[in-house]
Amino acid sequence: MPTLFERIVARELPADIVHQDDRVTAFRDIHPRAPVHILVVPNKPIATADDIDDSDEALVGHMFTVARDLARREGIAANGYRLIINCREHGGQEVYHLHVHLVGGAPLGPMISAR
Ligand code: DGP
Repeated sequence: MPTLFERIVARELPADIVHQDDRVTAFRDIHPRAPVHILVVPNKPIATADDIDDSDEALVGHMFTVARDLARREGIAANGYRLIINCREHGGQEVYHLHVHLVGGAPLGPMISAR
């Protein structure tokens, strides 16, 4: 079964895609937590951060340079933003297709809420 995000990458499911190239796709999160909330995903399925292979180093680096460029394009780079990768259950991962959340456009508060 293709992941939800594979189906977005293949344009089988609708999404507000803001960037796509031969390695990654970026689209707006369906439930934005900040004025800017974009997900950057590899086109090929990698389930979690723990499933990144050594051979994926360049791909993962590309996810970050795309996130950097999108932050500039969205006008949030100067004030800053947050990049988040949730991994598995304790990380709060909901969709098992690796993704970087690019969130910003307002102060984001503490990195992790107090217990
Ligand atoms: P995470 O908890 O890190 O796995 O985040 C998954 C994110 O994916 C969550 O912020 C909501 C978003 N999301 C889930 N389904 C869809 C969808 O169908 N379209 C879009 N654009 N975003 C989705």
